[in-house]
Amino acid sequence: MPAFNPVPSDHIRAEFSAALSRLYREEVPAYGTLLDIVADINGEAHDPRLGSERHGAIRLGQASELADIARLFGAMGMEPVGYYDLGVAGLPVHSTAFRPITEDAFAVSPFRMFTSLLRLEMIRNEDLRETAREALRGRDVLPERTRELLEKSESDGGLRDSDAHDFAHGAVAVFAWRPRARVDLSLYRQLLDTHPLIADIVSFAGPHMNHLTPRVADIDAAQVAMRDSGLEAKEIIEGPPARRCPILLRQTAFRALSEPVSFKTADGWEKADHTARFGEIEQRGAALTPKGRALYDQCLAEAKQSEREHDRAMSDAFAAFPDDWNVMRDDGLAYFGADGAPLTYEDFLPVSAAGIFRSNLRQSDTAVIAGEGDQAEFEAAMGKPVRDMFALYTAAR
Ligand code: OOG
Ligand code: NI
Repeated sequence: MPAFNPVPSDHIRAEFSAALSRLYREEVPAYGTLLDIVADINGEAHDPRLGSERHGAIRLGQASELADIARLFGAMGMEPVGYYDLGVAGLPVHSTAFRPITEDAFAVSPFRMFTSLLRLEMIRNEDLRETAREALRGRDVLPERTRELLEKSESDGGLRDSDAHDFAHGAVAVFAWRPRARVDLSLYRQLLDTHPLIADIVSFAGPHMNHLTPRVADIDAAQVAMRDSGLEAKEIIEGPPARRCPILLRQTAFRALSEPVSFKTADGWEKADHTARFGEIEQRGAALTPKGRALYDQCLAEAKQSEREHDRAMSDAFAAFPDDWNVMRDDGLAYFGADGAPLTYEDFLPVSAAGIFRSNLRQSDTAVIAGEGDQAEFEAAMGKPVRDMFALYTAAR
């Protein structure tokens, strides 16, 4: 019998990530503009990893979908890292990020997917909660062929050439835009009125990717270039302020497009605009230890209390965070590799994520019941625990 030589899962992820980016560029032209801006700025940075680096974001409706998606990403070498409770920000979702977990895997393809699950129990209106649950019932986000290949991959320990190729492209289709909605126009409008996030999650046959985010070497320059190219950039950059020694993650985005979708009505199909897809950019800095992260959260809380305008409040509050690699090393604030260089932060930030969600949603706080996060329930839905990001950075060091 010939030896079984599966395609490495990291290579499947690389093919998936490249195909996803091509598709998004075709469908969301402003994302193409963003890529051109980023390529210009990164060209001066000479970091080979930057060109292929990006993350996407998806939103799921039911526990079974999260379990399926975790398996799909597992076959592409992506593991759930971290638990993000967005309920504290008044959003009826909780999230994780699927990503590679070793430096070697990042070197092949540094793709991540920020993945959120709807928390129906947070919808205040009980009728609507049941309507949404009913509308989602029976939805299966994996096409039959993709599910078959996934099962084959799991039972055989991988996939061979043409199967691996089909699987990567099947996975792209899972996150594609659907021009026809799964719910009728009146239900869509009802959901939209209650909470646009719920409408986005419930109305379609699957979880379209809502943004894709290339990594840029200088986000302040990119923000200026976005405005110069006519992209409607978010007012503020999320995350820490600009510093000599970059930490964690800074992000900005342009506003979502309105795209025509066909909805069933009493007498046929009717088009209505749905606003969901946008583009984002990110600049990554050093990963912080629990001590550094606590200091970051403290500075952020202080800035929020301030009455000054955002940039000023942030630079005032962050004066308390040392901006010197040696001091950060001596104080145990950041992780450093054996070569002495800071380790890159590979994860996300809950407050920033809430800001990104919100930049494209009309505020509607009354529709959502505030509550605590529920990591145990998220993990039970997914069928496996999330990994601890601090343990991964410690191991990488
Ligand atoms: C996810 C928003 C969070 C990020 O980069 O923090 C996110 C979403 O809008 O579904 O992608
Ligand atoms: Ni994002």
